[in-house]
Amino acid sequence: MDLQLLSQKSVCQSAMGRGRRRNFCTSSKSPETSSDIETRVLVINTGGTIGMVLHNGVLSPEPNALVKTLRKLPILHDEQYAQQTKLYESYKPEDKTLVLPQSKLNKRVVYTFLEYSPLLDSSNMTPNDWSTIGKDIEKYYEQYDGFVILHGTDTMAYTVSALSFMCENLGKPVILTGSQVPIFEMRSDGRDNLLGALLIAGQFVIPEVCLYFYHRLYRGNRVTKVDSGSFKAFASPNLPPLANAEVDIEIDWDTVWRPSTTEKFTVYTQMNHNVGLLRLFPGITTDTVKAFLKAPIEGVILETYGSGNAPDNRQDLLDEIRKATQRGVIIVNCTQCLRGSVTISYATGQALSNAGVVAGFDMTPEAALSKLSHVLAKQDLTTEEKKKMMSRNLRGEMVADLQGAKISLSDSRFIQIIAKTLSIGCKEELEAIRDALMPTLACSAAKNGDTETLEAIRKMGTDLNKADYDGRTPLHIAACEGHLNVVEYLLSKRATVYSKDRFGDTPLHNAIHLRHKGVVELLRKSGAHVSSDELKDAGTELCRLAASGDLEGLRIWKLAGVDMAMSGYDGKTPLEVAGAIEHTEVVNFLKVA
Ligand code: ASN
Repeated sequence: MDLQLLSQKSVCQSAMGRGRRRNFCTSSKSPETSSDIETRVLVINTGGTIGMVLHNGVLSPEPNALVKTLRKLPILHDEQYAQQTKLYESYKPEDKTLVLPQSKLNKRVVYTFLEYSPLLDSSNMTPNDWSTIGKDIEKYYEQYDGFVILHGTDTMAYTVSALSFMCENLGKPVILTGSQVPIFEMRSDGRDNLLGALLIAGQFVIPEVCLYFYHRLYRGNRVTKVDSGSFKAFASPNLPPLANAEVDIEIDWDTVWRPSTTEKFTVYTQMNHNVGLLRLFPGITTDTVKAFLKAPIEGVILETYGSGNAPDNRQDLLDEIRKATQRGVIIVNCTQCLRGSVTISYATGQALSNAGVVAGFDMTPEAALSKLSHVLAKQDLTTEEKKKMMSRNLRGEMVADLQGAKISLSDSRFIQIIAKTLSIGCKEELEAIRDALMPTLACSAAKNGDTETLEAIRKMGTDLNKADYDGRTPLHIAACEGHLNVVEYLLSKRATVYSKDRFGDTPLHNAIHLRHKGVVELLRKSGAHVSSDELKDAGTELCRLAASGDLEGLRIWKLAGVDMAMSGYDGKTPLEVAGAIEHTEVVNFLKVA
């Protein structure tokens, strides 16, 4: 499967942007085409209906047929341009290289075929074939601007998902496509699908493994095949398309996934084959489940009902599942529903989580299976780390939100994404936006108890003492929430205990009011004290607590270092108030306080 290396010397051409601007060397050049920018796409043909012909009345792949046919189709190849620009001199191998007509964006997509042998009906594909594709993307990564993978539709959702996990830190488009009718037939969807995929792969830097079909570009790990008899064969039930190819190709850049690191692209092709999909159905026997979960199985996608439910009145089933998770088998809960997410809204869903099953949120079974296979192959990770990785959003394959709530500032994944995205650009404008957003994001992270995100925000150069619109710092928020770990973290990063919010409150005052004893102790150790402003009303508050016999409330004020003999607005001390109503316990406490 080696492609002849491209000739490095290309006469009469100059580098320009992503592509090369080609000048004409012949006198017949036309001004219209002389400014075309060329971009390069590698088309890997693995098989599928798109290149099939009838053999003995049934369809099977036809080797070495596709390029010959495409060369005769003007919408997919401009032979005149190739000749006039001596295209084949610079792009080898010439018999496998074609060029699209000029696009609306003045680009020329030059594409070269790499055809696998044998070509496969995708029903015959295995994880080893996914690895071959992954390795070829890696091998030719630097020579091309984008990649189009021709593939059968039957298992395309599995391959596209697997490739999305194999490709780490991808920076260029990889687009799978195929067709429902062979490209050689009169009414084929193959021509449109190939053209759309080539135009997108050659013109837009979408750093994702995608699937293009019937005018839509989808995130690969979000699709599933839903129709075997329609040109609209795929759906992406939980994520809108990344692009719509109608009159214009419109990319929804807000939906496009961006890698959170700036590390070099690599392909990790190892997959663990001891995985499986187990679909629950009413009346499923314990023996079936037991047999399925037996060694050598290491990971299972459990396809459950509705929002992740399984019978909670079937202790036999739950016991088998628990025994398997205790043996180290990773079981991931995905819904049988086409759309929606796994949540823990029902007792029947809670039962599975109690048995050690990991939530698969809104992942498709195809994405979940290939992710599990990918994660299980990481031998240097512990089972716990692998489970954590399964619950993390790695390539935009899921929204990891337990309550199924909308993405919001209180969702720490969202905060991390924003934080990381902002750290990518170093422009002044980005910095200004970062400075404006970060304090609020840090407060949200503190509310979620998320020290990981706080650390990411701090590493970006954000001062964790910066306050939000209400003058509240992350320490205020953590103190209110009683998140000891966050308070500890913030104090270790030198968060000040003295900042006051716009109501004049310190974190210590917040912790006293919300009765977070541990937080009060920690803050006190760091030198926190009730401010003189706060002390003004403290006497009255102590008297109120004494009057209501609230010993716990009084104890926390004492822990905060406040003088228990302070008098209230009417000059009475808390002890006098407690004595007047004969609250012995409080009186005894206050006497020695
Ligand atoms: N059986 C074919 C395949 O998956 C279906 C198709 O491509 N439309 O290879």
